[in-house]
Amino acid sequence: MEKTFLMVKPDGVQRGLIGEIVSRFEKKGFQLAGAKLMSISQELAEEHYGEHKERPFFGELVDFITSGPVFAMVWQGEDVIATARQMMGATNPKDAVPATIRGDFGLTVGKNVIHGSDSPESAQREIGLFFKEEELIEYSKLINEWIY
Ligand code: 3AN
Repeated sequence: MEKTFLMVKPDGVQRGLIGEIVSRFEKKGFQLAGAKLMSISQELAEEHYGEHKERPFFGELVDFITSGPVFAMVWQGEDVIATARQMMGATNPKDAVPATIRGDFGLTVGKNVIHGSDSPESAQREIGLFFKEEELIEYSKLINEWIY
């Protein structure tokens, strides 16, 4: 089953949006395979955002993501990577349409509430960075049958 890495960023945690965000993915029908409230170290932040190393906002990005606790999650389900990106909305909240998470709750491009993997390669990489295999749940086929 396809898996993606999603993370409520420090602004979302501080604003009390964990429950709202988890609820949206649960109601959509996706399954939570792992989750934890955690602090991100400088090293993990730099590794996670490695592709943005040369961008002018890299320092700001790392400072922000390490500024407070985040809620890291692995969700699974059919086409969960692309569907979660749709549910998150555009990177810049001013372009994110209402009914998306960033459209409803985001204000600035730097503090845009949620992160989500953008491809199968980044999902695999990011899940590996944040979770050990034993922290992820394998649901039995029986439990899955009523959803899919
Ligand atoms: P997304 O999170 O939608 O995949 P990316 O991968 O382009 O967007 O950017 C990663 C993160 O970098 C974004 N979530 C956003 O918080 C931050 N970011 C992107 N563009 C800017 C910018 N111009 N200024 C500050 N932060 C930015």
